[in-house]
Amino acid sequence: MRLPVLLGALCAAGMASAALVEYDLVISQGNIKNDGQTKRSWLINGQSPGPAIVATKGDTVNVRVLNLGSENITIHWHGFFQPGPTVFPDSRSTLVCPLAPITFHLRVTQTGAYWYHSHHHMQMVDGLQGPVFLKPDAQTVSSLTTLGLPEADQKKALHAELHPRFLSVFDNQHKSGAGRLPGPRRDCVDIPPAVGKVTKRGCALPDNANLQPYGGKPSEVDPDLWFNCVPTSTPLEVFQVSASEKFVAFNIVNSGTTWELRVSIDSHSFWVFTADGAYISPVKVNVISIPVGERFQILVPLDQSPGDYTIRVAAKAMPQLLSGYAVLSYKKSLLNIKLGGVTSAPPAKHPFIDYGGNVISGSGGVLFNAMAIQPFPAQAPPSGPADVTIRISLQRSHALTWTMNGVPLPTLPEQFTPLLIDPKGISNLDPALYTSFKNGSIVDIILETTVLGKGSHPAHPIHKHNTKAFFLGTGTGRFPAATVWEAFQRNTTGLNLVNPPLRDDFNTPPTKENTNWAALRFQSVNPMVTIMHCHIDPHLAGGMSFIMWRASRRYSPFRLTTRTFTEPTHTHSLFLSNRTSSD
Ligand SMILES: [Cu+2]
Repeated sequence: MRLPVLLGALCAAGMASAALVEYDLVISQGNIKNDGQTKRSWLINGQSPGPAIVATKGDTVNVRVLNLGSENITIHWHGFFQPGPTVFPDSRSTLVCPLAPITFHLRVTQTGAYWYHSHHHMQMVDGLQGPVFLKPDAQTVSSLTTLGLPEADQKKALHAELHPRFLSVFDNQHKSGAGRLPGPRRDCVDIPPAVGKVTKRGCALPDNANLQPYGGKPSEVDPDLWFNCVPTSTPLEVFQVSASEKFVAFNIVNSGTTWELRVSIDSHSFWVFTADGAYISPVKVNVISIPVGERFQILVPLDQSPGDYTIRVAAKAMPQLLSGYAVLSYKKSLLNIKLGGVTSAPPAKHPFIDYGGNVISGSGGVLFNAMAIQPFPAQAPPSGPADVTIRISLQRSHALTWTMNGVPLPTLPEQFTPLLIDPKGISNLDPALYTSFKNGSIVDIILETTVLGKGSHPAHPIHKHNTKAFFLGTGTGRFPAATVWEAFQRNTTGLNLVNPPLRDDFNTPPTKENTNWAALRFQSVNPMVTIMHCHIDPHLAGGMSFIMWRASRRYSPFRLTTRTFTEPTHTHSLFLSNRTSSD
């Protein structure tokens, strides 16, 4: 069957008022070679990652999804806040059955970089994902206006913000959930021994007790998965820009499986001006570390000699060190540029990170500090004691069992009725897995990462669906008080209730031996069954989730709508989704 490769959109360029924007996503399965190795993948309109969904604040977006794949799927709109009680399929809830089309009706109340992905099985890892860009409307004040640029330059910076390049960085798993990544284009050279010896593939040895504390049979592992490195010669992604544009913006999402990834561009510093879609007071750095699920928009001044510069994407964390490359290419004119076919990175020109993602000493490399950012315009969390304090213990009890409160959220059967449709189903779950609170409550969440005898914890990129929350801080040891407010009044180090970041992804501190804490605060404004979970997909698959039910008498269960699917009739306003893989 021939699949439509283009996506249809009604949003004509330059349309000022709210619009109805329509997209058709046809989901299928096929082979792709993003990194030079053939891999079975989910495809969206014939590609993976899927096409970018682009709309403007104030718009309504109808996304019609037709699943031609062999399994049920879900689509989660990562970071979207949908006002109103129950308009929005959320979490592991809405199964889109094969050949049963569903239409998502999304009201765009936010701006910035988001993404969509499956929340069922590990389909996200296997390609069922794509970027979203919600453009600011005419009333929105961009934080780029605070840079103090001359008027003509500010105009170009804002133009760049509205016309970003989409940069999806991800670790590309060739065996779902196995955590082993072949490394095309990697150097096959000496790797700094971060946790003891590593293989030529950059992997920790399979018997590394720190990373594999529950034993196993490493001798039975296919050597190709751990030891042998075979670079491929796939063309690199090239981002072509014109020097006369003066700036280029990238919407970066880590849409990967496991690895926090560092991104840097040779010779270039950049302004980070949004986090998880929301404006922040811009911060100028040249290296940014992005945990899975998180999004950042950066503005890169094209202030170097026109030429080709390497974009570096590196996994710094074990159990595998690896790097991937793309190219930022700018010329005095876009005429006479050769397109495609770039198979090796340009010569290094003042790189800030090495192959293993370490900031190169003496390079002037400045690493972005995500805990020091501030919302723009300034926004403080509600002050005073919270109405509800939720303490959640993050644990690992088995090689594949990662939990919140010691209980893995069970794998849902295919015919599970989503809690959004039947909230009473929550009574079938272990009470350690959920809580409820009144709408309007000020809610504090204290996460404690606890080592149970064996095994260290990486940073867990905890994603909270629906509303954002203030990331109040992190620290070592157990959280030092019964409540956040009590700890704040005791001047607890690392706790910020004055000007903390506002996020929907929260990276907990890693730990080898001790308990560490992280604290969030939000005000519940939307009656909804929602979820919080680790975005490392093997951890999520292992059960690391927690359900929150914002009860309200107004709660009325979500209803699915299905429509007759028709071929797309609008094929203008095509957005090409530039992407690169970090494999
Ligand atoms: Cu995790």
